[in-house]
Amino acid sequence: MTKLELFYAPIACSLVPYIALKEAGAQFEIHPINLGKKEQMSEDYLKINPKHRVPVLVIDGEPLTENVAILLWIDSNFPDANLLPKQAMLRAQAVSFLAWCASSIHPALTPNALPQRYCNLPNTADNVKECAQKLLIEYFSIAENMLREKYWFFDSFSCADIYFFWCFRRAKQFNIDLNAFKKCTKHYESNLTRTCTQDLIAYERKILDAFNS
Ligand SMILES: N[C@@H](CCC(=O)N[C@@H](CS)C(=O)NCC(=O)O)C(=O)O
Repeated sequence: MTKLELFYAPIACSLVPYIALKEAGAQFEIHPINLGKKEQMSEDYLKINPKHRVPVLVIDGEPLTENVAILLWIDSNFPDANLLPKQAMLRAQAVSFLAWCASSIHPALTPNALPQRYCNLPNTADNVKECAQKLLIEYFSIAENMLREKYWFFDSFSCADIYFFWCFRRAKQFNIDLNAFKKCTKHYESNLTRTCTQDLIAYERKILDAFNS
């Protein structure tokens, strides 16, 4: 049996493969990483991922980084979980959606937590956040149109829904006013009803408590 190990940090985007692995029914070990303590910069961690990021999925000792790649690996290895559409065009559109989360939405979230990473001039943090939030509002408007009257982004629940759930949740955590996005909010709430998402939230609480104790 393939050995799977997920390097995971609470709140962070490693939530996405956590939920995907649970949805797939995979057995995996979790290595919690405390980003607050900069554990991702340790010598041991940099050997696993020199980019000092979570998530990493280690597959039989081989590290795989980047959410999009990890999600594709999970889908290919757990095809019965239907985590991505099977039909070629729909599948490509779903991968396109994942790439959009990774390359546009996520980079507009990070400046809200780490404005100094983007501009180190004095008194610029609020402006960096304002610019990032403007982008987020544009992206969520696009997502709102994509959802139309539908529950999920594609024909049935998929990795796209997990990734977008994390993006929207992270924006909410920054207290950005998202009330205008009714369909995205419904999508967020639909994710919260899923057993695997509830499992993640309980696990995240447990790890945060352990980190804070
Ligand atoms: N492109 C990467 C982004 C991963 C990423 O930015 N992870 C953040 C947490 S959400 C992280 O590990 N940050 C730690 C750091 O920047 O040192 C992916 O999609 O997997």
